[in-house]
Amino acid sequence: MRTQVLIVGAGPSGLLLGQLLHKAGIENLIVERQSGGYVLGRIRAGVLEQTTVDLLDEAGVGARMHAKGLLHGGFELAFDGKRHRIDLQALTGGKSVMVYGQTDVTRDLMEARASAGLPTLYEAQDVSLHGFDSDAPFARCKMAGKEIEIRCDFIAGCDGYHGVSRASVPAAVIQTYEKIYPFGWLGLLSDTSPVSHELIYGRHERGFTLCSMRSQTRSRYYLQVPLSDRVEDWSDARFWDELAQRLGSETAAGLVTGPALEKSIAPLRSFVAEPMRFGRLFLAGDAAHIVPPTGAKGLNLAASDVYYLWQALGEHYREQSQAGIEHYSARCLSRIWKAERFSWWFTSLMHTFKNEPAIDAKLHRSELEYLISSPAAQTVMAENYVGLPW
Ligand code: RFL
Ligand code: PHB
Repeated sequence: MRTQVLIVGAGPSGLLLGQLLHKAGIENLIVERQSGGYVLGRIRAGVLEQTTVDLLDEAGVGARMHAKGLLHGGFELAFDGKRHRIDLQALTGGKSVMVYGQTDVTRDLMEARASAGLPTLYEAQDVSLHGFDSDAPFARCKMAGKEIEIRCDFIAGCDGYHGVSRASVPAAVIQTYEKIYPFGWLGLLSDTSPVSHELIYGRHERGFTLCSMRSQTRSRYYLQVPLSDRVEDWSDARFWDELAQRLGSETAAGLVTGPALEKSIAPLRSFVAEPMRFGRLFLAGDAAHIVPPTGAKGLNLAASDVYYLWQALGEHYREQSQAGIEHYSARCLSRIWKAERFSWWFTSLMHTFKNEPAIDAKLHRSELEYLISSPAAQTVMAENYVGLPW
């Protein structure tokens, strides 16, 4: 088997890259370890920056997003029982974010790929990558027990944090930076109307809370929990009760509870791998970097990587230019480190840290008070939240 660009992973990075390359007339094949149904079952991101929305439009998959997505011109910070609005539109000259679930983005991309007749090998086992430091890279995998070989010009490693692509790179040529936070997020999805029409990020002595949504009738809530907790420890009743306590009586009065459609715990991590290109292998999305979800940046960073890679490969095939390929890693990393910094800052500000020195708690409170009283500080927060330019 042969293709121009072999894409490893059918998450949002791999599917979006595949769609954009196809529009540019570049052949691509995706190999994915899981089934399509499994990929769609993962409930993750909810907030898209305008540039991500624009790229989804460019890929021709924006119609349902514009019909069903919710444009948010602000969000709220809650602490000490009070809510304070960050007016994104006023602070950024009219910018907003789109609340539209990653599951929906993935489904839109999968449907577009299927209707364009583009090949995806789901349930590909034991994918291995070879020869990417030469002009003739190739991959091997097993399909229904039978070994196949795929030759290609380039490999795009879009296979997430636990994928094979980054792991295939010799340790001597890659450097990684990592911070693991001492807590996780317990998420709950329910068919109940959201407690507020905008997102609420809450700091409370019992832990961080996020009130998000997927539509006017579907809510997504998160609670900071210790890493030792398991989903089984959290009945629906315990979740709603804890959420209400952290929100405080005024906000909790408007909380509508209901059975969980999904509940899961995600660990929080900051991680960057440098560089992001190794000969003819490119890393993109979570394969190269992870941010804690507080800043809502993970999927949006995946989109900017894909944008730079699509441009680079387009220039290569159209103009025989290597410039985009040479600059891919530096372009991505410049944006990634800024989003890493913002996500780390927002996470540190809003979560409670066990055994935190009393002075740190005081400093966090002082920073929050400064933030809600200073238009300059709010502008910094807002320009990062809506997304820095590409
Ligand atoms: P994915 O989504 O992990 O997809 C990788 C795909 O590769 C496959 N794979 C393999 N395939 C073949 N062979 C192998 N050896 C393979 N190993 C893995 C996997 O099965 C999978 O299908 O990575 P991708 O495409 O780079 O997408 C990244 C995003 O999923 C991620 O950054 C976001 O979900 C992060 N994130 C958020 N991002 C935002 O921009 N806004 C948000 O509001 C937001 N909220 C979140 C989040 C992530 C969360 N969790 C669970 C970590 C909220 C949460 C709770
Ligand atoms: C979500 O809706 O899943 C979501 C929203 C904002 C975040 C993280 C997750 O910062």
